[in-house]
Amino acid sequence: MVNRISRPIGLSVLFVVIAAGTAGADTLIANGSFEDPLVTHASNVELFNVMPGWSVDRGESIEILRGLNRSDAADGMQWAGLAGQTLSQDVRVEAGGAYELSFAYAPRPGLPGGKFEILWGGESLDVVRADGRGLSDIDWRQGSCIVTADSDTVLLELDGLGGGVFLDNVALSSLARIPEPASICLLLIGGAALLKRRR
Ligand SMILES: [Ca+2]
Repeated sequence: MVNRISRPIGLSVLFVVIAAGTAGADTLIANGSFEDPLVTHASNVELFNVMPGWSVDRGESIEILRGLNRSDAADGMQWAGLAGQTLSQDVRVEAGGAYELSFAYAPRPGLPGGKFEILWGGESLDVVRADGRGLSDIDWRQGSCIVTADSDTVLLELDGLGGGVFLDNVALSSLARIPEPASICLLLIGGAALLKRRR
């Protein structure tokens, strides 16, 4: 499990990764659950280079997997298999607003070295690591970042750094106010909440 503090990047960021959880249904992310396009192949896995809501960068295709049971996905029936690609989308927000970016992720079972970087407005929020060695089943985890917007459109990028990571239920919800003080990072480790001030 990954628990680390984002470095200050000029945007207000809190980074939290916990073992389980659910994202809110109200989201500003299009197709964040990767339910579209529908996987119809008998193998329950298909590659797509065009996907509603998302751009797949580097001219590559993205693997979409469909579960046999609803419990296989973190949300719905399908999820994305990220390897070396970057998934991105322009998100319509309000300049000056605060948002919670949440996502479910899982190591690809059996594969080492899974990791991906989250970028918000071109700035790195963090690199999430998910090592699948020793796993035979999908082990969904939940992460979230508190971000602020300095323009009405912000580019969200999920940059696969290899190894293989499953993603699902990427969601962005508006917060009533910007958390104060914004220089505090929150980590949840084994159910214990820790607050640590950034330098
Ligand atoms: Ca899904």
